[in-house]
Amino acid sequence: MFKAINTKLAIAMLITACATWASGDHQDGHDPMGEPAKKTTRTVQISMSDMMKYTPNVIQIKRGEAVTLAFKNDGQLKHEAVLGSLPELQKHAEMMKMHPDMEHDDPKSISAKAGETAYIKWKFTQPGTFYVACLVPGHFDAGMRASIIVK
Ligand SMILES: [Cu+2]
Repeated sequence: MFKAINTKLAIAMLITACATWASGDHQDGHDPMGEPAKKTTRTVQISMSDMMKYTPNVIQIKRGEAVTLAFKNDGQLKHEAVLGSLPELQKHAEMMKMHPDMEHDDPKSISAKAGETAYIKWKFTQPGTFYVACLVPGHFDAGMRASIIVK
């Protein structure tokens, strides 16, 4: 009985935390990374592998550039790609351990099964170093992340 209540509470907390995360850090809705893009001028191909790697693992983008990030799953396992800051992604990866089946449905994340390619179209309006990480439980801890350098 006590355990059941705890589980419910944990899930409620998780949903709140994930919703907060998805809407970005800023109360005014301004996203420090930029904004979703409809049209893009460049496509970057990124391979995801069961070695818990993205290739390439450093992506350079010009400030103001709208790019299509094409994530191809070259492994056998399911993989994800979620954009964010490192602390944001770390926090979210911890939450995913509690609720591994949670699906992400927002412009900053995709998931792809073996052989599939999934796309994030994003306009990077702010300079800085951002990250893309796989939040399938265990993958982030195994080092499945790449950096995105905007300047
Ligand atoms: Cu993965």
